[in-house]
Amino acid sequence: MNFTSVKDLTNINAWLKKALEIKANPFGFQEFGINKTLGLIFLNPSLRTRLSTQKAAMNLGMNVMVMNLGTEGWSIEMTDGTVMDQGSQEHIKEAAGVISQYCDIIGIRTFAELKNREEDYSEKVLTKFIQSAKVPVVSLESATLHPLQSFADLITLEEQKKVTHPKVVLSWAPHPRALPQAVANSFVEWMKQADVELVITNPEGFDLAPEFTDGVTVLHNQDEALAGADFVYAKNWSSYENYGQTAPNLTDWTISKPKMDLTNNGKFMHCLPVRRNVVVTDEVIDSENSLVLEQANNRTFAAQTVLLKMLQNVG
Ligand code: AN0
Ligand code: CP
Repeated sequence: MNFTSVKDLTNINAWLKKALEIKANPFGFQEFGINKTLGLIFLNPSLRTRLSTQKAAMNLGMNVMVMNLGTEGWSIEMTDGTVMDQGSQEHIKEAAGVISQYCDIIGIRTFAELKNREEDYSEKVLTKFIQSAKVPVVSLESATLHPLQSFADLITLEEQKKVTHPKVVLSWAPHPRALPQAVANSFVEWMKQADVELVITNPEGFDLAPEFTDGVTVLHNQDEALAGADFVYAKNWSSYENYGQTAPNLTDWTISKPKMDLTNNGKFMHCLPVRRNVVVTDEVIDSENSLVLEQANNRTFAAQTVLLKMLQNVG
């Protein structure tokens, strides 16, 4: 099996239960991981994904190899049939084939380039890598999805919720650079399968792809969306409609104390890394309602659950 989306799960509640079981007993499943090797390949920077997935593998008794292919490897050709007489030095076919011989499971991180929407949404790099890999592949964030993050967010919500059907608001927030829609898309995809009332709020021109927002309430008035929220999940994303466009000047979308005062004593969530006083004010992220460290901690148990399922090869 590969793990690239919530669609790879047969039963989200069973996976959630397993994750909580693993969190309570992180070293209890080593018989599956011993003498197995995980390779982690990064084409982009990472702090949490890199360390939490490594920790997850170590908790399972696995060996881990990490490579920052984007900065330390040969420059990789992603397109088939290219005459490689320019910058690229090695084709993804050979790279994936070679790494597969050293590893039992491979994780790979690839970001959207935010230049060509069709190319990003076809998951060109991840798909090419999976086609050429000979072992199971786990996405460490792809061009359009970040399933390990969303799984950790689901665990965090389950642990923190005070009502059975909490109101969860995904709010766009400003950012100076163009960021992918991956974290937001993925959060929506997972929340649609969870027992929550999901509301998305973003400025006009920043609606996510219809394949994700289909059936979800989308409000362009942030204050209206935040009213009564139990959880506020902040994230910047660049425009899907005007692909890659940003709006850093919309500073009234920053999550601040007056915004949180509109909620039901709501908890603040963000996947990190976060730009303080741009996406969220110090006052909110430093408050006792901030869950950002709990989310990052749960990355380990999300990854451990996924790796264990892959090692056991069960859905
Ligand atoms: C990335 C993003 O928005 O996809 C990674 C988040 C996990 N964020 C940045 O590049 C700041
Ligand atoms: N949240 C997250 O994936 O962080 P990193 O980019 O640091 O891995």
